[in-house]
Amino acid sequence: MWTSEHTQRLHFIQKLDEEHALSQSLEPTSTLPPQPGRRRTSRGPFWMIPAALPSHRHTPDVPMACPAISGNLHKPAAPSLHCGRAVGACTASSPSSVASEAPMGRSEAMAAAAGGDGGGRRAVVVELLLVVLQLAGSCGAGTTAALPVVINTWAFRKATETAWRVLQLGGSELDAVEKGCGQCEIDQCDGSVGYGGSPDESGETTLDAMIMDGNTMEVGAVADLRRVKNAIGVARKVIEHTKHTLLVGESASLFAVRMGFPYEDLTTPKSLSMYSKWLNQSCQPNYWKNVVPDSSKSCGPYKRLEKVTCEKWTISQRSVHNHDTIGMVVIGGNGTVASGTSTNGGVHKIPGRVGDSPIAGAGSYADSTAGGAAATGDGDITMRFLPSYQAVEYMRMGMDPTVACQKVISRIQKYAPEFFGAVICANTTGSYGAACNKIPGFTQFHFMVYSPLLSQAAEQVVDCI
Ligand code: SD4
Repeated sequence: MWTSEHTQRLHFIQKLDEEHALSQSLEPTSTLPPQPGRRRTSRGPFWMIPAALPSHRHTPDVPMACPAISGNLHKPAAPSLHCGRAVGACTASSPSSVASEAPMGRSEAMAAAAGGDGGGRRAVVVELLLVVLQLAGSCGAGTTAALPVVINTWAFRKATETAWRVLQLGGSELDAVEKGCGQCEIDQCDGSVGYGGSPDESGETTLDAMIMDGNTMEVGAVADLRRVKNAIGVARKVIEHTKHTLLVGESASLFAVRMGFPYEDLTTPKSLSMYSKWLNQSCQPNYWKNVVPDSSKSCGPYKRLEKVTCEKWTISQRSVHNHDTIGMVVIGGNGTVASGTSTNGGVHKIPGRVGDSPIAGAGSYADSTAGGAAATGDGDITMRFLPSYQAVEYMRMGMDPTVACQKVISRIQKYAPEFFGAVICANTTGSYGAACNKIPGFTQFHFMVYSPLLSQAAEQVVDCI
């Protein structure tokens, strides 16, 4: 039913069209013509049609290039959940109650050192373990250092090469991050970055991105960006032309248009077909809970259920096959750190959902007095722990980058043992590392590195813990 809200949104889009036409002398275009028998939704070229998860995804597992970091780690038990109130507020039991009397594995030890298990003899043992870990180093990756260095999530080689080239041509670290991540937006890396991927529940592709300057601690970010392809470019403009940090939604699009970015349809035949398949399989999977009709069986529109039930943090519909963000850290020859991310978020997300990628400290973090980090994976979980910020702080304390990455992963494991995620870390000497959470189908994490010690961009692999 066409409501006044639809009319309002239509007016907004018309305003955006006019702004864009003025600034670009171009009419916005749609890549997909209306199709007979399909009903146009309130926005965009999306068609409600009676409609498998996308199969795009990162490279398959390959043998480790160096000894596994994480031999017999054992994961902490999942925290138990208790319903606090009648309406079902959920609280996880504290980390200290989770740490049982079971023998302490390395990840537990590290997590305990993070503060969860408190002092006494155990803390001393944990600290000793960490020292040993740091001395032992990790995968050769982190043991030799040189600057400058470019490191990014997943095997997105062209992005690494682009960032490196920018540095070689005299560009700044921020330029390198912007162009490197921008390369993935152009290449639609794994379908999870840039246009034409991860359609949301209304079929639209929306983008999240951020960029951070580790010298000034300035951040520019956009979230739920619509109809503009170069999300990280727009994020950079937020730093350069505003006093803000994060712009969202259609207003971010309006800002982008004002900054001269083309206003385009982000839908492609591929994203439309993903959307159709999802509709055809009763909108499964999706991100709703405690609603009617039952969201595990049927499409919406949903209404809230009065009785809210507790649920463990699970990966449920969010699987390793549904995510790949580019996260990049660049450290220049003088130790200047910059970082950034770009993603189209989760497939079939609820419109308006923003992930970790555009959130400073979650998606990435840069501090030229310590280092940089970036995360990838299930942002709805990871953003609750600010893993990039935490990793940088660990490195500031002198921790080896690999250990810093492992510690943030093990901290999240305590609450969400099955979360999908990985972190890359690099310090200001050019030492770097990565870590990931081991779950079925995701036992190794691939990332890219370029440094003077390598003759070319090199794909590296780390065993998940
Ligand atoms: C998100 N973290 O929106 C992003 C997606 C991602 O690997 O990283 N995929 O949750």
